[in-house]
Amino acid sequence: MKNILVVGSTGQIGSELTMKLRREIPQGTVVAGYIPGAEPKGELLESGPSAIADVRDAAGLADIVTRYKIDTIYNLAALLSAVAERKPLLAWDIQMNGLLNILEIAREKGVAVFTPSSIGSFGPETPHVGTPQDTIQRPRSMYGVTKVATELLSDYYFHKYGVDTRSVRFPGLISYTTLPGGGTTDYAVEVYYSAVKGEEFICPIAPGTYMDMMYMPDALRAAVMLMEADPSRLKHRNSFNIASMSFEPEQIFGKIREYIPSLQVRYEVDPVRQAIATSWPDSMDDSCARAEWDWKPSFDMDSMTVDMIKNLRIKLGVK
Ligand code: AKB
Repeated sequence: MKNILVVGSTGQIGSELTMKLRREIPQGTVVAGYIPGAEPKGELLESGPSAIADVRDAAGLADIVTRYKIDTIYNLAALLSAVAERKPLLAWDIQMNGLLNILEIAREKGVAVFTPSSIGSFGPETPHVGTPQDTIQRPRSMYGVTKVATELLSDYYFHKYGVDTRSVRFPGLISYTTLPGGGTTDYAVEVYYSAVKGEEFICPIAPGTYMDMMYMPDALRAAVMLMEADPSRLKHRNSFNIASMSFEPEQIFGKIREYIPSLQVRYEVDPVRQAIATSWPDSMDDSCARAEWDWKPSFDMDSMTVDMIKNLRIKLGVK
């Protein structure tokens, strides 16, 4: 029996992860944590309990953990990279002070914690092709700084206090359910909406800019697989590179045009996002995740594109 709190349950990852956990662990309780203004709706609201879970409110979090006998927290509260550049102090507050609150509660109450890192934890000096698991991490964005610090703090709580912290470095995540909002990789989601709606897409990332990307079902599976993995096999904890596909804008546009040939794209490069994207890896080496907990993606660019277009047509009511 598992009792899980998903912090950030109405966000891009949280909305789908909460539903997946509720489907897969029917005998446990999965609490959808949210902040006022981002309340759960529809199936997310109706399929299980929800509670206000602001990472900056330690007492409120501790109360949920006690009330629902929580044994695992998926901590998905974060500002994405481009927003974090506009609001660096808020990003620090949520991503660092919030994480510290969660880790302290985890230490006191014996809770396991998953807090994702990202390709954003790397920087310009990182080897960009086949980025190794253990390498230089000197990001220049506030998002990246908080992600490296998340990895270090999570490892610190594991080594010092034995808190069961685990994490992956998510690539850009592509999904049709909830829009990301404020990330550098968002273009790879938004272009599908434009393609399905028949609208011109304005691309903020320059052609030739490679980044790791992943379809959401693989990302969710990775998070759950890692939290379920045999701890005796884990040589790493915070955080594992995971990869499934790497592309630059022209490649994903070309793939979408195989199914929607009318897709029109114009480039209007955003200097803030472009600087971040250029500093990130082109493609990560995920061999440690494969060796230590049998990670393997199941979607490639083609199967993702077919599934995205099919589901977006249903969602947007487009034939
Ligand atoms: C972002 O673009 O900020 C995120 C990420 C890769 O961490 N999608």
